[in-house]
Amino acid sequence: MANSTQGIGGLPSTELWVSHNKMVMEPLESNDPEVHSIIKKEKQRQKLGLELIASENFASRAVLEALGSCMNNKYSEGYPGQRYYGGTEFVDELERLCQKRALQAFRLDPQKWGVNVQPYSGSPANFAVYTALVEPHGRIMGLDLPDGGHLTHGFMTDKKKISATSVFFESMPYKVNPKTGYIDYDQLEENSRLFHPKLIIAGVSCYSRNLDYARMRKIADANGAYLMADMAHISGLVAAGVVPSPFDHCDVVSTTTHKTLRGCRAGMIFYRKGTRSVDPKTGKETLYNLESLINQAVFPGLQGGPHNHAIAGIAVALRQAMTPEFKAYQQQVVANCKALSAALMELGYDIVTGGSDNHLILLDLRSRGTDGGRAERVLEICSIACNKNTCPGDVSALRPSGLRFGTPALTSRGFRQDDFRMVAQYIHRGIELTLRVQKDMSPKATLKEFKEKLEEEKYQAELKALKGEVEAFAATFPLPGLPVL
Ligand code: DSN
Repeated sequence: MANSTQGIGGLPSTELWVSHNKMVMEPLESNDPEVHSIIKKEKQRQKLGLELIASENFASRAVLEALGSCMNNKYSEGYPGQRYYGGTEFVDELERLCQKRALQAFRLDPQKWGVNVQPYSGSPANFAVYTALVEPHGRIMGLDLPDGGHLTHGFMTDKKKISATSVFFESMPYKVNPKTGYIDYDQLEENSRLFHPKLIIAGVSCYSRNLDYARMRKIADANGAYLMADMAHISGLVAAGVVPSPFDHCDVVSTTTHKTLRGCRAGMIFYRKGTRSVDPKTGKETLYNLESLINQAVFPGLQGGPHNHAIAGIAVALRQAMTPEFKAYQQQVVANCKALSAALMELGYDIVTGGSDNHLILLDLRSRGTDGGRAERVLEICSIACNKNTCPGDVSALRPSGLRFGTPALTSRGFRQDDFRMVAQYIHRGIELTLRVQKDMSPKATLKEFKEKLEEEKYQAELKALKGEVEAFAATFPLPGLPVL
């Protein structure tokens, strides 16, 4: 830092100005050691941990390079060829390339589909779709959050409208069958006849089975409703063709780009173009008018300038998503999930629906006598990252009975089925330890008391031993991303 700051006429001194010019060129490590060291610690956590959060992944080096590029600097409100600023020649080229790749990656005909690649993430993407297609306080139906849906599918509780998507739109959830864990399509059909939704959402954040898009299309048609898929969790699987594609049946498809698709954090909205329906009597065509409604809802309706660095990262991820290597990766994600599920079932655990078609499973701990919150904490201490989740039929959302595990992140590190069988063993040991700690406590003990109990010396040794084993195992696998940070 310069000593003398005041120059002539109130302007910065030469010394200060030289120092400023040095500051903007300095590497992070010396310029901001505090932030640098936090990032290094996070990198180490990612390297040494078993990342099983189903929505997470490790972006490739190329994606992170694009994300950390000069594209961050450019403002470009509007769309390619129609911007409010100058200097947009290259961001136009980039956004057009990203759009082209998005359609190619999902095998879409540009005459029939268009795409907006500007949404900042999945939540704003969903809000933009409702803003575009559903009038204020119009009706939407999505899978309930405790049943595996998403906050932005209209989540509210008995007492409170939680998500803005339930404040500005009227939402009615559909549910899973509490016994089987499968979506109750019959009930959706019945309720939609009463509720008359303008839009039905086919999308999940904790559901391990393929969706019946054809059935949902019929239900939407019977009500004159749009069918929107939120494929955020499964978009990589869809691109690779290892799960059914929502594009065959939906009018609109939203997604994030950082989950199974393995790009940077951002969102996209695909919309149909061309003929929507033909009157069987007159032969008169009704055309889709989604393009301008959706584009206007994203900008200027809800967002300002697009994040061009994120669009660069999406474009890179989409190119990777069209390779045979990516297809192999997604096949391995699904195979690993089946291996993890089978290994846990062999150890006596209940898996909701009895297995998985995709990248995630939901472990139901009710028959084991513990719950998601307690087990999640023990696993976290042992460097295994996952999240507590409600199970079908849970009475209290405050004490969820399950744990959600996903295989995309560790598969990006090269894990195969045998490695996931090891992961199942580590999870099992963590849950056994959870049960032992619980046994030493009153059955009425709170989660807070349970967490405090874990601090006792007699458990610390065992927790540390398991953590050590987990970390030694994880460290043997490479971590995709930038070489240093
Ligand atoms: N938070 C994400 C998930 O974990 O599923 C969804 O946005």
